[in-house]
Amino acid sequence: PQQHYLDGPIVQEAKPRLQKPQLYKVILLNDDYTPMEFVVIILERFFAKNREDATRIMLHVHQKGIGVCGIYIREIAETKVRQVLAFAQEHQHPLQCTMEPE
Ligand code: NFA
Repeated sequence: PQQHYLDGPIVQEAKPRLQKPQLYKVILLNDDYTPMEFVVIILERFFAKNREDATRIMLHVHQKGIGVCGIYIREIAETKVRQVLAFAQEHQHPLQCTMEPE
């Protein structure tokens, strides 16, 4: 039997992109209590960093007080912030994470 009714159109028109989406930096703040290893694990788990990059970013935040973990569209950035804050709270660390327009 013919199944042509299952097929979509051959030509897919591109959705016109009138503007690029606003991007947001997800930012970690230093504190005196959160263990360095915990911050490295966060950067690996939620920001897909390898251990070397995660360690470099963690040390940057530790030394400068603030640092960027990644740049995302708003919805993704909001999710990352929520995940970091929930994970830190679960482990009773005061780690702060926020986002700002790029
Ligand atoms: N300053 C923390 C410490 O010395 C480590 C840390 C790094 C915390 C980056 C938060 C962000 N244990």
